[in-house]
Amino acid sequence: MTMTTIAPVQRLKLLRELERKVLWLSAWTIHHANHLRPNRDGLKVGGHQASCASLATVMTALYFSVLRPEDRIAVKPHASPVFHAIQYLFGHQTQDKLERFRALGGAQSYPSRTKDTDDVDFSTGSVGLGVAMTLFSSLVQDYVRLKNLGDGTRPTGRMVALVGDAELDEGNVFEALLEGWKHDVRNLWWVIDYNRQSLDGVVNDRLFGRVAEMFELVGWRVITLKYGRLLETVFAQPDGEQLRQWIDACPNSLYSALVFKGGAGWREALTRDLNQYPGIRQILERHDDAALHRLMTNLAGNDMQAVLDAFEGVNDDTPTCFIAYTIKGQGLPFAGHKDNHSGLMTLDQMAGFKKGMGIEDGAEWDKFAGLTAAPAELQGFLNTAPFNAAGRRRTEAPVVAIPASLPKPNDKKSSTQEGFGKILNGIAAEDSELSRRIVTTSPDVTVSTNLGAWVNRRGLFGHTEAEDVFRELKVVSAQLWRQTPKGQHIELGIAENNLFIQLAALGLSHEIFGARLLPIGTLYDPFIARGLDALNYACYQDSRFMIVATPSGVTLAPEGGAHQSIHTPLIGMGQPGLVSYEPTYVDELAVLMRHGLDYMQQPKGGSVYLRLSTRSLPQPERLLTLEQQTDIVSGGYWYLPPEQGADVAIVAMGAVTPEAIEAHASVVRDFAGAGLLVLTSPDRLHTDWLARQRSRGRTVGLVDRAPSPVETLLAPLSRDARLVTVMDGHPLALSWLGSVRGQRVVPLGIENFGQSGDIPDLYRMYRLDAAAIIDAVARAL
Ligand SMILES: Cc1ncc(C[n+]2csc(CCOP(=O)(O)OP(=O)(O)O)c2C)c(N)n1
Ligand SMILES: [Mg+2]
Repeated sequence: MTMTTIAPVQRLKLLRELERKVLWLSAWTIHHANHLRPNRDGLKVGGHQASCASLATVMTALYFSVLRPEDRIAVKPHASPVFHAIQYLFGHQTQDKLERFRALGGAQSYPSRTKDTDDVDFSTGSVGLGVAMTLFSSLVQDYVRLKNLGDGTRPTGRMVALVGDAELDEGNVFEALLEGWKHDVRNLWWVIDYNRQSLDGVVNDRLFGRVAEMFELVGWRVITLKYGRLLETVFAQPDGEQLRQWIDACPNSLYSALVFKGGAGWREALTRDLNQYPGIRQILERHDDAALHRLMTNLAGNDMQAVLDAFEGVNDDTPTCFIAYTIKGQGLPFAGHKDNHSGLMTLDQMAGFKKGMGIEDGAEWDKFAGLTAAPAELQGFLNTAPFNAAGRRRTEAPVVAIPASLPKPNDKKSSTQEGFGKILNGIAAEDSELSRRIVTTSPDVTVSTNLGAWVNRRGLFGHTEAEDVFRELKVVSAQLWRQTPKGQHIELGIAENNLFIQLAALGLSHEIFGARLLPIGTLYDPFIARGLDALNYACYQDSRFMIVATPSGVTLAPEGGAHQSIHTPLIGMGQPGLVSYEPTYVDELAVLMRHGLDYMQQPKGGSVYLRLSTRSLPQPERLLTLEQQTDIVSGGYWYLPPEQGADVAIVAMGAVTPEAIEAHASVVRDFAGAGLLVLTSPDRLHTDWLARQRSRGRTVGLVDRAPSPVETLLAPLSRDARLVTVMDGHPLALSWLGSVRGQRVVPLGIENFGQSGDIPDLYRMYRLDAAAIIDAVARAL
């Protein structure tokens, strides 16, 4: 690493120059996209000049001086242009992509790991999630370090979130805070851009009065960056204390409005409220309107020296919250205005701003135009930024080889949930790379989703050792709850949002910390909805993990409506980056888990969702051939093959398959050739079907006429065969099958919220029983 030492005064000067440049480039990037690029559809392009401005100082200080290669950062979504401007100055972002900000292939609206090319550490966009991501990534960093899973060369980094103040309205931030506290999270910096404004207006004063206390309550250090150097100097003068008290007591909305009004506004307000103090009168006399405005808006979060002092004052790993007082739109014409969130400078305003920045026409993208320091000096400073000392930031880790088959239980009767527990237990018993790389996590449903055996063998993860007190006191329990740094299960409290962000962080470990992990998270299927945005966020970042959701559907029977999941199969189909499976039998599950653990690691792979059941089914006595295994992975197989040209087939998936088998036995008496198709993944079948159709439409020359798996499956049936589909979930997940070859479908499934009851009652009531299937066949024909 080439580190030239630079005198503090000189560094401060250069950083202030770069701060101006970053502010300019972020505003110009947005302006260019909105005003200078041809607009073909009449839609607003947008961008947030004011949100960028409030963070310009903090981000300049961090990226150009404070951050180290091992640190990882989540940037508040609306400061994306600031991030791209910084990367542009570093030479990691192109002018072309800045010119195409928010256009296809250009710099993204919100920092994106997968779409941007300039080394985004964590995607952001849905507020609150990126914040929590840093916390859970810090846990992953410790997990990897304490077990020596990386290459051992990486220093411990700080996980940094640049947080909008209104992001703290999102409950998931506090869910994460509590979880982090339980796990003794370290090396975490959250910098709150306290500009006192959100999207619609000014944020409530009452809330922020409590924020520092909330952080302190969970063991964080809170550093408030309130007043800048100018104001602090004036506070130290006679009657200066009166001014401090006045600003301290100033409601957010009044302060913001005065920021917008400027010098004359401040003078009027201060004269009205503080004119009795001679010291204040002197201050007012000594400052003209412009200087008074500069003074009154000199908040520490926009004061480079104050920001550097705050960051550089922290030298331990205590999680730290910096509350940085800033001004939304600082340095821009609409600073402080409550409506400035999506406000864009007009052409005239931009012309004035540009002039003030000293930028000539045509020099808008010039890296150093309008700055007073010599370009060579600025470039030299950029070249030696510690942030880049280790090169590009994305790490790699070798793929963990998955054996050809996983240890499979041989129970005559079993549920897929039980099978899942046993398969994992079998892996846990092995001493293998696979067993070392798996990490499980669950939001307080570890035992009830059958992870218990795995945890008994592999232990709970924690920074420190903690014995199982019940075991020590010889209280009998099936569950060994011992915590060590070697443990491979991260036990979470009941917050599904945390589960998915924890999985997001674990599933990026190979790219962020250079250590491959194979994360498996379990939860009850209906509660996927509770963490859905976080799941989407995880997939958007191309994180790789397996979710095992059980119990599912109405089949959990007596537990009733609140725990029944109906539309989760549609979520599985609709969520990009996630392939979903619903196996019926344990041997299918073993094949799918094996496939999933491998698929999670493939460049073109993704995450995996297994929807399991607690219903114990008689297991078929069979040894799956390689071909059958391929079919199971592709999405389905003929359990009872139809005769060529058959006019009817039953299509079943998951827990209701025994009813389909029973119905089939009756149907073949009338329709000798009827078949029974068992699906494992309508998601895979549908995706491959569409992809094959698209490729046919597109290919010139060599046309790929090979059928997709679902076309192959349905091929033996007659052209106008009838399909009766049945599953414990929304029937829409299977009803599309009719479009494949134009065969009519009668779909059975669940559309309504449940009742509690036993399986016979519920299947009868929801028309999932054999009688309903037989009836549907009769209707279809
Ligand atoms: C989950 C979610 N809900 C709503 C939005 C829309 N939104 C974007 S920014 C914003 C307000 C942000 O305010 P703050 O965090 O204070 O950022 P500032 O722009 O003031 O820096 C909202 C509501 C979003 N991005 N994500
Ligand atoms: Mg704000």
